[in-house]
Amino acid sequence: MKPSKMLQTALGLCTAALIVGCNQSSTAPTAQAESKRPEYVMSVPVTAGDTPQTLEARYGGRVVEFNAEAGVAIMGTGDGQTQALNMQALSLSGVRAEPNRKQFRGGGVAMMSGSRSMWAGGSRSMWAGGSRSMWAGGVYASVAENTVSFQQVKLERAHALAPNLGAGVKVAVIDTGLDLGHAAFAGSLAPVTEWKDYVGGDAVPQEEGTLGVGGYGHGTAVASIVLQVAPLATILPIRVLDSDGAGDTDHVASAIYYAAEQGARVINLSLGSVTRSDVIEQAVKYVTEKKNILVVSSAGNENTNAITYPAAHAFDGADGDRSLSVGSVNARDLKSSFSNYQKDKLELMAPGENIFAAGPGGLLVSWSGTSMAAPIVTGGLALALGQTLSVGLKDVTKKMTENGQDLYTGGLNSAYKDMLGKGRLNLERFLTNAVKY
Ligand SMILES: [Ca+2]
Repeated sequence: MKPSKMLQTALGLCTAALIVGCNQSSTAPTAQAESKRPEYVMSVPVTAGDTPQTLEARYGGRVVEFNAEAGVAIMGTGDGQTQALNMQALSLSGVRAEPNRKQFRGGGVAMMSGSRSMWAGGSRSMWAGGSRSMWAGGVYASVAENTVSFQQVKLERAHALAPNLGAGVKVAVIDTGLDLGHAAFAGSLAPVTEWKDYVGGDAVPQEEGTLGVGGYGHGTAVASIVLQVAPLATILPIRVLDSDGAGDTDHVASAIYYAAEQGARVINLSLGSVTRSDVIEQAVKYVTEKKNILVVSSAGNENTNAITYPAAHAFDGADGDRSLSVGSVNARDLKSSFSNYQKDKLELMAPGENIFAAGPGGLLVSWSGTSMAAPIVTGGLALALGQTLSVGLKDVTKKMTENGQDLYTGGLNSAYKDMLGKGRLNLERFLTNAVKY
């Protein structure tokens, strides 16, 4: 890109963003905490000798996440506390600022009436103890309510085909945080020194809120679903969504880099935005292409013919090889009424209705959403990574989609022909074709 063009791009975006910002501030007074959050976000190159201080002096704004290995820093601006952007420096670096606040939402609805019961898991032995088999007499013993959904994806066979059950595989759950003390997570979390809470600005990604309101319980459910599929995987909890289930671009992007720093091998993003983000795409591109991490993103719950970002970016390019977009089907393999869909962009479907999962406060709660389908896929990837692969890492997600169950035979899903990806997750076929035996 020529310098003159870059200048136009940077200035054009910032002008547009500033107009939006003015409208927002004139119509909706923001809370004090909100006003301290960056209004815009950008990722800037980090070169030898750079520190957060040199970057702030060069570009203006404030460093949110500094990652020398990635050669990238996430910077925020427009929080009323930082100096103005140096537009010339930004344009010379080809950096674009984009709107930051509340771009991302977790997707899913907790079904609180009729399906709420006390968590019965009790201890890790329920999940992973002794026999390593979570199945008893054809029933998924740990959470019997999920038996049908898990039989649908052949989880019983998958546990036999991947007997390490995801052991040694770190899965980052970038979400609303977790109920860290829930019995479902006993012995399954990464060391406390690795935990991160971008919302609270501390190291304790504990979910906060009221069950049944906003996104409270979302991350606990998502992490618990990963562990139901891959019982010996390790969960790295990173909180980026607040109790409303909403999150900022700078936090989501920072969390993606952070997960890579902590050695995650799969990242679950049960969240999405209708707005494309360069900052997020750069982060996904880095962790997939440079760090060999697999990234799973939910497709969104608006029942529209356009999946959300970053799922919408998971289909092409070298980073697309290690990224998956996931929509939701019901127990009869029909597209869930809420699931987004999109020809070519949506890659895989998984069960996402009435999935029972851990809920804050020792509960077992049923959730529906593409947010629940994604962690079933994530858990499946963790099962594969816990074994010796028979294919290159870049072909793992392809093996998963290629070996999906056809969703169109016999007029099934006829209104969504070719808009539901390659099919519905089949863990037995996937593992048979991706793991060495
Ligand atoms: Ca892909």
